[in-house]
Amino acid sequence: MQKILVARPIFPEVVERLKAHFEVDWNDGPALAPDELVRRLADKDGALTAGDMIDAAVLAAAPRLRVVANMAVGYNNFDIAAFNAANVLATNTPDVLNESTADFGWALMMAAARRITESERWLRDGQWQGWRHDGFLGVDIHGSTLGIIGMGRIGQALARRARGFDMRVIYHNRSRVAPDVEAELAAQYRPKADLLREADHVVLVLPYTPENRHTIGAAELALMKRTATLTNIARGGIVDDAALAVALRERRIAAAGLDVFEGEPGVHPGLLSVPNVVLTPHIASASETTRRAMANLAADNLIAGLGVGPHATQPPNPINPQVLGKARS
Ligand code: 8YV
Repeated sequence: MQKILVARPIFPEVVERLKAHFEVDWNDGPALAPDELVRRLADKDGALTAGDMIDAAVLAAAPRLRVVANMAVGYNNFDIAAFNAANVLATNTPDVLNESTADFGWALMMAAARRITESERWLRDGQWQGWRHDGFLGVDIHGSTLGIIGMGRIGQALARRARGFDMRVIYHNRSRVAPDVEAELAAQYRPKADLLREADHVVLVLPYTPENRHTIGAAELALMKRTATLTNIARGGIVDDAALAVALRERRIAAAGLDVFEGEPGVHPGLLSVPNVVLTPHIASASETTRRAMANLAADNLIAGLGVGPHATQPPNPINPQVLGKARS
């Protein structure tokens, strides 16, 4: 029987599914330290990860490893060039999380704009003495301009939701989306700087790559309206968190909603000390249904990738399909 590592706690029924095919080593505890991950992968044919860093050194220390299935759409934790060089298949879990993640992006944006968590903290603190005409004035969502940076599947799901709020949608992306998609979403392309100047609410949904590091830093924040909000449901590192903390403290923008952070689970102390930011612990895809779908899809990819399931030669979501059928090197 082939051996796999399930590197994170996941739904027990998914581990049971995997046990029907593999000898399973399951880490049902905190994320493995890098050296422990290397040790546990040494004799494995496959692995199910969720954000665990897999690079050339990890692959070199795991000579039997042929498939690593990430329970995430983002795979910046994989060095894909190293996977290609070693002929190891990498897979992810796209699509099943689009709608839940877009719902959550919307929730964060609205909570930031309408000061929901800030006012709740104040109420719980016992500070509410009575209604005031100017209590927690926020910025409107309806009728405003939504600026989406990263118009992939989740960005498009965000844009579709904007219709119900009578919003104008502008977007920036590496490349323009097809004209029929632009038309269907009523979304207009803008260069990044124009989008930042024009948008009332900016939402980030682009993948993390070294080129996208600090896509939003002090210079970009300076372009935004003082009344604007910024929401990040993409990856930590796309925003310069230190610069954002300063912009929020100095009220250069109105508010932010952040689900992802540079160096998470650590959060920049400057963000923890300003009131006008909503902070959540990387849960944008975390609905019960969606997380189960992601775990099952990662398992499907692993089972198919290791050639034991009904789709023996066709994993549903290969990131580097060119290695399929090649011997491990
Ligand atoms: C994952 C995510 O749960 O899919 C992604 O890219 O950000 C989350 O939905 C998380 O990354 C697990 O590593």
